[in-house]
Amino acid sequence: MPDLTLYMPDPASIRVIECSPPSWMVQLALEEKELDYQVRSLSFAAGEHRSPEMLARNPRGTVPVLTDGPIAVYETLAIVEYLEFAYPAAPLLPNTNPLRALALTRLHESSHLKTAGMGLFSYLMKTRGLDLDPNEVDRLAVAFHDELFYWEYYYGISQFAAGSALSYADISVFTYVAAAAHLGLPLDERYPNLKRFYERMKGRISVVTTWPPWKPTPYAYLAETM
Ligand SMILES: N[C@@H](CCC(=O)N[C@@H](CS)C(=O)NCC(=O)O)C(=O)O
Repeated sequence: MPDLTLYMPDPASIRVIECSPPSWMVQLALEEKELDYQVRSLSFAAGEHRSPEMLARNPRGTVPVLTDGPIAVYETLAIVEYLEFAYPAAPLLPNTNPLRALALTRLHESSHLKTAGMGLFSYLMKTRGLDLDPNEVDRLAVAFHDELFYWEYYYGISQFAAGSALSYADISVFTYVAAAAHLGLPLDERYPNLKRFYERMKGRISVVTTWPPWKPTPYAYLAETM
């Protein structure tokens, strides 16, 4: 029996974004693999992710952190690689060399989207509304758009990032696209392929089960950037 615990932020403690995309990605992987796990929600606002207990699990004080009994893993890509190795059932990587190569490439490539997305999300999260500099929002949004365009292209080629089956790259990309939609990104206007991908993913049980507590009306931070 797995003894899995996912340490992730309490969404209510993350201003504006109200979600941790990398933590959500790991949670989606656990759900897709239908593994038993528990979530330990940490208040970011109260600094619980940097408590002595958490720093013992991850000296960098970041989340997600996954424990499997006495084993602690941090860094999102390490966590999903560990999950695939320890719990291969319901694989989230293809089993042929060409498709696996593509799936791994896309998974690691999604780190660029993550860097650009987190740059923008962190700024919005850490800056009080009145102090927001519209030029800085634009600058960060442009970098994010530059990355989104790659994925718009890839999802025009195939349903998923590596062929016709879901793999880790898809759940990674999805969390950033969903967070962007929450911030008001008009997907249908600029990203029709991403929009279709986003809607397909939204129908998955894993996504429905773990959907962040977002209000139905998106913010407008990304409504007019570009
Ligand atoms: N490289 C890490 C970064 C994850 C990350 O950016 N986590 C954010 C939350 S979304 C975090 O823990 N921030 C807390 C901090 O930097 O103090 C990973 O992939 O797991």
